[in-house]
Amino acid sequence: MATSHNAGANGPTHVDAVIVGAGFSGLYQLHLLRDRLGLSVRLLEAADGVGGTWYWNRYPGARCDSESHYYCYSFSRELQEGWQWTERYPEHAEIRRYLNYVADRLDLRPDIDLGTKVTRADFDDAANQWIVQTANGGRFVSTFLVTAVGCLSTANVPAIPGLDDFGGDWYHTGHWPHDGVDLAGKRVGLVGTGSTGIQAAPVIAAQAAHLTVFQRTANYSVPARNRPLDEQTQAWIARNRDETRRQARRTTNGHPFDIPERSALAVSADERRAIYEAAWERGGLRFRATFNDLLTNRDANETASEFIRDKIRSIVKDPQTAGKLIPRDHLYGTKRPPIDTGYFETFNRANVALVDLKAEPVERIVEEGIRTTAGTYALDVIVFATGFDALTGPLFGLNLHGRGGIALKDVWADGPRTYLGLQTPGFPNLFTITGPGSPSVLTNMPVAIEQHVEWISACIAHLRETGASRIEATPQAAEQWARHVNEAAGRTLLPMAASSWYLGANVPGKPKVFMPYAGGMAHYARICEDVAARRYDGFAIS
Ligand code: NA7
Repeated sequence: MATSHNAGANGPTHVDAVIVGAGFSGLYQLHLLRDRLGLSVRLLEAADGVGGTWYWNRYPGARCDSESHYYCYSFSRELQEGWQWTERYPEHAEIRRYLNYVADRLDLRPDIDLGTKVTRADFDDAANQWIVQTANGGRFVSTFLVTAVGCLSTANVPAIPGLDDFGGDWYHTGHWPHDGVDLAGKRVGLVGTGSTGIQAAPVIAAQAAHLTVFQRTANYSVPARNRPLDEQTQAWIARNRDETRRQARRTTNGHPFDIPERSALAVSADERRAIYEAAWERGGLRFRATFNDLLTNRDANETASEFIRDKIRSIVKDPQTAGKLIPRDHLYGTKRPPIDTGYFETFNRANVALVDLKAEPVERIVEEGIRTTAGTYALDVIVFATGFDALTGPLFGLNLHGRGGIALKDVWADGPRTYLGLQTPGFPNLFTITGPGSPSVLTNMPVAIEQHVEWISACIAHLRETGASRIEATPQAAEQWARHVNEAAGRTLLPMAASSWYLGANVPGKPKVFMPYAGGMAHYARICEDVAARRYDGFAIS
C-alpha cells in the first residue's frame, strides 16, 4: 500500500485514502483508517472548521433531536469520560465544541485540509486510483475515496420567482451567518414547517417584531422538554453509559429505548390516552415508541395522529389558526417527526401570524415581501427553513465519475442504486457513509455512522490482508438491495407521506424513490456483518 507523499509543490498529493467531510463520519473514518489501519489519509473539508452539518446549521433554535448523551461517539471510553453535556438535547454550538474536542483529542487536525471544497473526482480504471480535484486547485490521488458529506447538507432554496427583487435580507437555515442575524424590530417571514422551521419559529418570534410563518404542509410535533442536565442526571448517564450505548445498537432506530410489544389497538381508549399523555409529558422522539405498530398499521397510527391533533386544538387559542395547523394529509411519523419547544404555543402570540400556502399559494417574491394569491406580506427578512436535497444532493455535489467516466448523476438519474448504501456499481473503492439505501436518516445518526465507518474500515483492512486493492459492488447485489429497500419501506406507512424528503418529493424534478433503508438499524448491521462474514458477498474484489 502506498505511503503518504506529496509529489511536489504543483503535483498531486498521493495518499491511500481521501475522505470528504469533517463531521461525525469523516472524523471517525480518519481516526480508524489512520490510527488503526496505518493508512495515509487526507480529509478534505469545504468549511473553515470541523463539525459537518453543525458547522453550517446555526439558525435560531438549532439543536439536535436526539439526546446528548447518546448523540455522540461510543467507540472510545476516554472520549466519553472526558466530555460532559450540559443539556438534554445538545445545541448546535455545543455539538461543534464537542467535535472540536474530538478532533483535538484524537490529533486529527494535521490530516485535515479545511477550506478545501471538492469539485470533482474521477476513477482511473487502469491505475486503480481516484483523482480528486478541489476548488483551490488541489489534486489528490488515492486508492480509496470515502464520502462523509452527510445526507442533509445540500440546502434546498425554493425557486420562487422574484427572490432577487426582495428588498430585505434572506437566509437559508442551513447556511446561517456565523455572527448571527439581528432580528430585533424586524418583520420576519419563515418559510417551512419541518423540524427546522418548528425549532426556529418560537425563537424568532421572541426576537423579532413580527413573525409570519408560511406553511405548505401542516406538521405534527411533540414537545422536546429540553432542560439543563442536573448533577443527578449526569451521574445516571455516567453510571448507565455502557448499557445505554449497547441498547442503542440493538434497536430499530439507534435510540436507547425498546419499543414495547403492544399494539395501539390492543389497549382501551383510556389506557392508550394515558400512555400518550405520559409520552407527551416525558417529551422527545420516544413518543414514537409508545406502541409497536404506529409505523405499520394505519388505524394504530391514527390514534397517535389524532392525539396530537387534539393537543394542537387545545394549545392554539384561535380555532381558525388551530385548524390550519392540524395535519390531515399524512400520518404522524411518516415524515421525519419534529420535536419542539413551544411551537404550537407560538401561534398564541400577538406578533405571530400563520399563512396557509395550500389555501393561498405563493405567487412571487416582491421588493416588499412575499406575495400570495391573497395579498402581499411585508417583510424585512425571509428565512427559508425549506430543507435539503436529501441523500443524493451532497453526493451529486462532489461531481463523481466512475469507471469509463460515467457520472453518478447519470447512473442515478431514475433514483439512487446502492449496495447497503455503502457502494455503487461502476464506482470501485468509493464508499458512501450514510448513503441512500442505508438506514442512517431513520436512525440516531452517530449509531449508524459508527457502524458504517467500522464496516468500511474492516473492509479495507480485509483487502489489505488479502493483497487485494479493489472492491466494487456488483450490479446484481445493488439490484437486490434496491428491491429489499423497497420491500422494507413497503412494510411501513412511510411511503404514504407524499410530500416527504425520504421520497425526494421536496425537490422539484427529483425521482420519487424511497431512499432510506427502513428495515431497522440493528437488522441492517446484522446484514452487513453477514455480508462481510461471507467474504464480502455481492462485491467483486480483485
Ligand atoms: P424538511 O423536513 O424538508 O422541511 C422543509 C419544510 O419546508 C417543509 O415544511 C416543506 O413543506 C417546506 N417547503 C419546502 N419547499 C417549499 C416551498 N417551495 N414553499 C413552501 N414551503 C416549502 O427540512 P428541515 O430542515 O425542517 O428538516 C430536515 C432534517 O434536518 C430533519 O428531518 C432533521 O433530520 C434535521 P412540505 O412539507 O414539503 O410541503
